[in-house]
Amino acid sequence: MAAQVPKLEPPVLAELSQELQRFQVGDQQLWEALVQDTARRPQELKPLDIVYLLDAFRRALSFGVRPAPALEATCQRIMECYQDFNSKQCTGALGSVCRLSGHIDSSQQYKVMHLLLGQWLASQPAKWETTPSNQVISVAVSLSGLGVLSDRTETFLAAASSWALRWGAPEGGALSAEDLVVLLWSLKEMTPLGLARYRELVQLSLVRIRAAATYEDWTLVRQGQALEVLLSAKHALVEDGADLAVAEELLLGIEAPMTAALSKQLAQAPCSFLAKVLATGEQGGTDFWLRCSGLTEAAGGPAELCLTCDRHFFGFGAFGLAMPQPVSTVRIVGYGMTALGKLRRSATELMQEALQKALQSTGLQMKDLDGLVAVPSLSHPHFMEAHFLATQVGLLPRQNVRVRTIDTGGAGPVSGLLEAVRMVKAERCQAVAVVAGDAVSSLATADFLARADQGCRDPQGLLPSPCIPNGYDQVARWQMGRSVSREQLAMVSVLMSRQAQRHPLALTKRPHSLEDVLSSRSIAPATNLLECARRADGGAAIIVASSSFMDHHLGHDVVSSKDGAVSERLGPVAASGGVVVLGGGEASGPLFPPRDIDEAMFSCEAAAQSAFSEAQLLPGDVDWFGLYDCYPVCFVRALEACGVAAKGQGGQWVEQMFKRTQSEYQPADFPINTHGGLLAFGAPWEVPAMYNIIEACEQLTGAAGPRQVPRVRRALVYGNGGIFSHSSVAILAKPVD
Ligand code: MLC
Repeated sequence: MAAQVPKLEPPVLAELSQELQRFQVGDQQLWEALVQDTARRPQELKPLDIVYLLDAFRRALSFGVRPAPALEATCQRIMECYQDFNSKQCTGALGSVCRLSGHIDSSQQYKVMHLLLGQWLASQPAKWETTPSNQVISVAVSLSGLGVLSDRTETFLAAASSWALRWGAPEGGALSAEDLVVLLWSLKEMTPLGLARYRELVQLSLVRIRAAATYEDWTLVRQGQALEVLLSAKHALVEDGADLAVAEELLLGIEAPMTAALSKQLAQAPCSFLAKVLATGEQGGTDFWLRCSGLTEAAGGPAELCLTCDRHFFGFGAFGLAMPQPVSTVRIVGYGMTALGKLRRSATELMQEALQKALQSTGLQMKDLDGLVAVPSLSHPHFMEAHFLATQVGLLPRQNVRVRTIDTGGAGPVSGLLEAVRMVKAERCQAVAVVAGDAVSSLATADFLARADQGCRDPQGLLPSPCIPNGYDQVARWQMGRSVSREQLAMVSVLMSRQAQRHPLALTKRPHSLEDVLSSRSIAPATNLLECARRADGGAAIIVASSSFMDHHLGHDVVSSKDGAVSERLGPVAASGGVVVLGGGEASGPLFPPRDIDEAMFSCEAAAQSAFSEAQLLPGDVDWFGLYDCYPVCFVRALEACGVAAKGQGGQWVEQMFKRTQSEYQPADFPINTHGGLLAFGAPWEVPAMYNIIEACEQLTGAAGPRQVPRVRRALVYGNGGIFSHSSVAILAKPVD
């Protein structure tokens, strides 16, 4: 039979592969002939053949077939002919391609998935009014197995959730309660923050699930998915008492049927499924295990289960997914800062004070740190700043302590935060401090300018002194020909001065008028004194640690509870469980503006996109922004790069905000730089992005007093170095456990 394979027409070949897998024929010679033949003449394959072959090869993996050459050739073929696929064929091929991780090269898999998804989206009617529900669910489940979120997946998520809201979830809609569980589960898998952004759909679905109440008829897998969905729904509905009660009720209701099903099928249940139950339970917190003791007993008890899971860590589970990673996030667990102003103290002293205060706020001691990141100072620079500081504070010499100096200019604190996250994740550090401090206000102006100019002067000396304001000024004038007016730039400074009024440490104590800014001393052709970062001395530090370290060493479950024994002596961040770092991104530009300025010199957009992609969020998901504003043009560009304003609309956005904040306004009206930014809070050289981080932490933990924006769940912080020379962006979130 194998010898006949090369003579078969592609449709027959595809049909044969289907029959073989359906009847579980494990004839290796025959399969090998099919693989080789498919790899030899992929150009003859039509969409339907591809769908059948991919499906057959995927299923044949379980009886030892090695289809890599055929898969590669088939994927190549899809790239040539994806436009010939109809909606149903796209769904089928997408399902197989997404489930073949590890058997197809990941970049090829991503490209093919991207093309098929694009084709599927393009073949839907405008409002998906006739899109079959099984296709929507199938695409959602397929995508949920992949960790990558692209623009197209985002488009799918947005469209699928509104489709479900309109056509699927309402009583009598296209989706059954079971379908809704699968759809919500898939949506949840694709967003690290679970179902929070689909609250309305969750509410509707809970009503439908409650009305159906047929857990007993569901498979164990479906029950497991329901369990996950309900736990995630609880987080999504945390501020909504009535719906939360429904989720609780449904959660309690699932215990008995699932316990029964687990007890009956325990022997057959794959270990990774049990592991998933365990991990889900962990997400639910310890009280979940106490409440669902029947379930844990049925599953063999968490401890025993852990052992089983360990052995089968890479097992392929009942959900068709690899084992989930243990639930642990990296968090900012505390911060500290000194006063700002002309302090007449050295940068090192300011760094030490900030570090001590940050440690105090977490209940940790110097000996608990095993990592330190520092950014260099301009006023008292040291060779290997972080090593110098670590030696000064007695952190070194000690075994297993890692320290690093990060020099990305004003982006340093955010780069440092991302480096600390990496140290916790990749180097297994338990607690890392990120420290910055400088005393540029105490420097005489001539000395300050000599040092600052030296850093950014172009070799031809085209940038006049002061180089930094002049460099930004060149960019501002270039931008003035595009999306911002001179007045709109000046309004940024007015806006920051208004914000600063609510922060007790801010240096600018009175709001400026537009006239104040426009008539202040000219520093460069389109830049006046009040549009320059406000020089200051000051230090600030944060502590970064893993959530498991918090749990084990700080007992964060204890301290974060309302009657926590030690919470009084901790800062708000540690006491509320820390602030989760969801994602980050960095990108670079030239050290000084090129002779011909164009878009290529800017890097904030790329950094923000990486951060959004890692956090799997969109600008609309962010409730508070800390945007670098050393000069107004930096702020305007950041508004556009981070998605607050549309491209080219930054200036107009500033003007609208200027008008809106002219009289009494609430923090929620302008949830950006609520502390006043570099222009009005204060700018000790490379420290200020740390103030963005600290303000974000205060906003996320409800500790911002009169500046508090209500219900801040996620915050974005941006640091900019040099003259648009480096961008670092991080996205932070309030923890949900
Ligand atoms: C200054 N003043 C301000 C202000 N800026 N007041 C309100 N808002 C502001 N934005 C006040 C000062 O506190 C001081 O008040 C007075 O104005 C004069 O300021 P000065 O700094 O003492 O003046 P001078 O010595 O003449 O220097 C002017 C200057 C300098 C523009 C050359 O201030 C300067 O270079 N500033 C920018 C600093 C900078 O570029 N930082 C880096 C940003 S780039 P009083 O009451 O004390 O007289 C970046 C990226 C990176 O952040 O990588 O670093």
